[in-house]
Amino acid sequence: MKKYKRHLITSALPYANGPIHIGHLAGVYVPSDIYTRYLRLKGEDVISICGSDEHGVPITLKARKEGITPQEVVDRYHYLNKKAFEDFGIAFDIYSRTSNKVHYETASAFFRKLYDKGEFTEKMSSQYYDEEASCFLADRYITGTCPFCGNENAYGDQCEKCGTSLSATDLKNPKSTISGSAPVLKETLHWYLPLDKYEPWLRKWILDDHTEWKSNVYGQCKSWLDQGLQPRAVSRDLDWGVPVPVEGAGGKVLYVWFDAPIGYISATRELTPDWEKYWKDEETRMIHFIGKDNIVFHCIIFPSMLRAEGSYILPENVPANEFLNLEGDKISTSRNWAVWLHEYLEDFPGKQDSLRYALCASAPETKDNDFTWKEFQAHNNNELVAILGNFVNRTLVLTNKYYDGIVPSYGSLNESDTATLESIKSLKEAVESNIDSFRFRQALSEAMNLARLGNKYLADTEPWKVIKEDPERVKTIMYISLQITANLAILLEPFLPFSMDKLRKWICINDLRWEAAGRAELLAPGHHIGSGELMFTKIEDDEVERQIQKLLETKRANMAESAPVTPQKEDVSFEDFSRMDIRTATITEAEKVPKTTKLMKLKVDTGIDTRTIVSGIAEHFTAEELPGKKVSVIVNLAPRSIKGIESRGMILLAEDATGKLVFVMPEKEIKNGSPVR
Ligand code: B3M
Ligand code: ZN
Repeated sequence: MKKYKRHLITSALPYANGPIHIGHLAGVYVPSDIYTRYLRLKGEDVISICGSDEHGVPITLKARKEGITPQEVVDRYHYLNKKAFEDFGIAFDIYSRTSNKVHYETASAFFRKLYDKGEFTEKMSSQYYDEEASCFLADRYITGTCPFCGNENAYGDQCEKCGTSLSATDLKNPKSTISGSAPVLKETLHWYLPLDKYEPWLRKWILDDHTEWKSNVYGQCKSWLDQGLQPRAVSRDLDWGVPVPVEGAGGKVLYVWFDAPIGYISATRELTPDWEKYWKDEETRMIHFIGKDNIVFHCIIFPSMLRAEGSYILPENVPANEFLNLEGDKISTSRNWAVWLHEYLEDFPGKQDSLRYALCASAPETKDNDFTWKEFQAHNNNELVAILGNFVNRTLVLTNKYYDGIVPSYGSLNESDTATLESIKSLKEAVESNIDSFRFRQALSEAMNLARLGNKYLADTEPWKVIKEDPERVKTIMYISLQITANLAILLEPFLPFSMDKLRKWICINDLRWEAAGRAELLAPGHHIGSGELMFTKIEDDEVERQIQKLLETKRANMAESAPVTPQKEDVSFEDFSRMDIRTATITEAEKVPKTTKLMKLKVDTGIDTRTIVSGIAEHFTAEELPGKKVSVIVNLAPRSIKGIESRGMILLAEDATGKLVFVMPEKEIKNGSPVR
């Protein structure tokens, strides 16, 4: 491999229109963080760049929906996400944003340079225009009937019912979501990057010169190239984004996928005045960490832009991951099907490393993978607690017990001692070669093998037994166990930064160089260590059960949301309706009917009297939460005997498609017994 002077690590800039979830972390940010930390341990010159992607149509849509400005949307999520990354120890050198001034200048200048060099083609095309709102409409702003399945609420870019990708002009009866009016087609001018022109060069650069790229990345590039590249529009008719820096281009902005990757450059400029050496020197190695939906932009479009510009380096590798699913379903922000980082931390405070570990151990490196709470629990309890934590704890406790925390000197080494010390070296090499080729799952498993080795060594040598008859031998055993512990503190640092930071404090070492690992003596005889505490704690069944329940509740809510409304019943006469006497009332007492699952016996103050009503709501509410609730009651429903209790009337509740019951309360305080009609 070519020797580089420095490394530029970029991680996909997340859109600032929603919080960060475990899919983001597993796919992009945990791998990029492991890699960056590893290079830092090796003493390499490395910077890690990220920030918020603050442009694009979804942000303007969200702003419109919530009645706020796009700037307010991106401010909210930029700070939330920046903090989430910090909280999880994702060690970016800078977390910038594309609404920054320096980004506007950088992106503008980049476009302008390509424009001046004549790298763009210009083309008129017909686009939908909203005459009432006087603006062009992005595809997402148009709804209409899907020509394939008849769904009346298909979007201009996709029908979410049948999944077909569409063009806005495919829709029948198109409607602007801004004004509700029917849009008209109008001519508009845009700038295009002629990707077809770069195709021969891209074929060589990727397909011949980068056969080492991950097969999922290489394969996707090949399929794009084999289909033939088309010119891509790099501008949009929109009022949110970097204005197209060309005379007379009012109302047009750079396409978000043109400006966003330039965000990496802007962020570097913001970070250091010396930014050019990271971007313009062939001795810099640039690596893009991204998810699979970003491959074409990072492997084909951005490199073509960089090449057209002429003064920048190209990525040396793009180790994209596939997707992480959650409990068998695709993660989705709009369906709230995700584990959000900030919520995870509320439920599992201090357990960042447990999540980092689980996400790395089941990272979607070669294919989509599933995150389940049960597996998360198993990773934590059976691996972090039972293997790593257990080994480190035993070593520290015994060292303190036998030697007052002073590293003992060793005597003669037997075969298994030498083999154990040798294994430290070979495991280190295995971790290293796997990280070097972006196989972080395997790297983590090799590093954990060192903890497994330590446990086995202790189990085989049994120092707690040997101490009685051969205390000299125990010195050697503990010496070797301590070397393993110190090696773990280095090899696992990129994966478990919080816990390894603790461990380093416990064993009082500062030498954290990667090079030091695998060497026989990291802790010299005579060195003092501290006592240490528990490194990891168990995650209990009820904690995991609560998370699963939370997801089931989301699933239920999504089902209710998408279910069709129950059709209207047959007409009733006004006379029939008037015979019903409905009154406002208050539940005063509630008690479950014994030996039933559904029935609740209620005392209800109807304003007329206080009466008993038996209601089938016991699976939805507890007896404790009911007293005090306001309800409407049909008071003249003929009395019925239910389980031997006379029920007089019926309380009215709303029921969704999944059978969930919800109180329908009067909006204001109103006297019990007031008629409802
Ligand atoms: N914001 C897409 C995404 O979050 C986009 C990445 C930009 S990287 C320059 O998937
Ligand atoms: Zn459809």
